Amino acid sequence: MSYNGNTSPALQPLDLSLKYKVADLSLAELGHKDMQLSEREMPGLMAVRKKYGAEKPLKGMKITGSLHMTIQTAMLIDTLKELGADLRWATCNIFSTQDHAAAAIADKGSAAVFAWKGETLEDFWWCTEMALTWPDGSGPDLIVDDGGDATLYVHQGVKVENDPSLLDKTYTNLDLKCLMDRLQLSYSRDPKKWHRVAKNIRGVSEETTTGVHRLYHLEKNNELLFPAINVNDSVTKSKFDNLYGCRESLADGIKRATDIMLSGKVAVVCGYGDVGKGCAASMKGFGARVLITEIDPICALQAAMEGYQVVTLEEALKTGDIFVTATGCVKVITGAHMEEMKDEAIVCNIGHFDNEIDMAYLTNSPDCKKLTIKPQVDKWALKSGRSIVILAEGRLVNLGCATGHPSFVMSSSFTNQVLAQIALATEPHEKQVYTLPKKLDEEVARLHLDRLGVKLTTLTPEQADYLGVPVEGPFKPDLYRY
Ligand code: NAD
Ligand code: 3DD
Repeated sequence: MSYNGNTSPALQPLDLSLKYKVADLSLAELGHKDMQLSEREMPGLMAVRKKYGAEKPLKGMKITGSLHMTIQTAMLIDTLKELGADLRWATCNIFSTQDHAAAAIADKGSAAVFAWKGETLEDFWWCTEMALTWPDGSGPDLIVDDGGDATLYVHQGVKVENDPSLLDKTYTNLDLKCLMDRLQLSYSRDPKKWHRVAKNIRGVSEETTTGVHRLYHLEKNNELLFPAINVNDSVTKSKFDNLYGCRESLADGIKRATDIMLSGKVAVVCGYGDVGKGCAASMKGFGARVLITEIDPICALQAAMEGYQVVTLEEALKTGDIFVTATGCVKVITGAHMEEMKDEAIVCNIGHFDNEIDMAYLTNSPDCKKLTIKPQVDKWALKSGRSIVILAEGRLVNLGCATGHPSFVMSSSFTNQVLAQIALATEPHEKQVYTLPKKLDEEVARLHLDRLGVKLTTLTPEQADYLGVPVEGPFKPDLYRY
């Protein structure tokens, strides 16, 4: 492990002298080359660098990132750096880091980065607190969050400082236990740290659906400690990244993990939202027969009218060869479901958290035995006498078993992230959840048209008048301030 520390930080105190902690700094050269190859594929990020690089609207802003440490995120980090930010970064999933991307960021010093593929949960929460804490002990002005774990850290820290008895409770959820153990440590050393950190935060921009659900829950309960921008619901994020990104990266993950032939197999996709639609299309594109499960009548109707059979999971257990959860819900696939599945059925999740598949059933059942085939590919022998193959320990399979979405679609998501960060840095906001204006969404889309050779049609004045819309002059992509 090449970093300027010498042991893996189980429940270790912060070491604020560390400038980074990555798996292997020697991978930096490969990371630089991969990042250079992403430039042409990320026209939105290149445009915001060109537009705002001189002005530096993020100058003086300390930004904490908790977002999968991939090559695409490295490009986001470099963009935020070019706009003047001072960055500290952790990943938001223990398996999603691309070590050469983290090495490149550490090598360049674009951010103080604490991330490596295969972190333990203790490592994960240590990295997150390292990303939230500057060498002088202060916290960030802004957060870029994906799933809300950095936002959760600050909120839970304030709760503990308001009611230290929370530290005396027993927590069965391993993630929460690790977080509370760390908060015990920080409370013992500085019982007002998280109040100070929360007070200074101008806002958070949240990347994903599940993270946004968490924000609206906090807002509804009047617990939101700082303003938030919901990046996920920019059309040029969720109708692109969640849909077309998963359409490519789901199959990538499954195939890198198992080399399975998809054609002719039965793929069961749980959830037909933006991600589920992409997953279903992906499996259909490879010639699989796709079954959908859904709770929502509108999404179920969409699936049926796309030609998919919509069934209950129970009806699909005997025929499914591959199961994918894409719901953002909890315990969608239970132990009882697994026990009914075909021998060596493949089970994976592409939702943000690892709670869609009931992994505790497997890890806590003495009759269930794990045989690791290779990292993130485990064959579990079940009570039924059959086995199933679990990918990435139930964590998101496209980033755990592959490299996530390609750069082009992440450029669209991350251009929204940068615009959200500029908005939070330069405009006053209330403690509520905002979305970006439609005009910006349209501009993000326009920035990506040339790369695909798109030629837009321009309305004549008569047509514009008929439609009651302004006459668009010859358009040149030019982002305006939020
Ligand atoms: P969404 O809300 O658009 O879709 C989820 C769908 O699942 C909804 O239609 C809902 O009705 C359905 N659903 C909920 N509970 C269900 C259940 N128990 N059984 C069957 N269907 C159920 O959300 P989304 O944008 O599609 O995101 C889904 C998840 O994927 C979220 O956790 C999100 O954060 C995550 N995500 C992952 C990636 C990735 O790259 N891995 C990318 C984007 C989003
Ligand atoms: N996500 C998928 N692929 C990614 C990549 N290559 N880099 C960073 C993040 C990536 C997850 C996103 O889709 C995130 O927006 C989400 O989970 O919604």
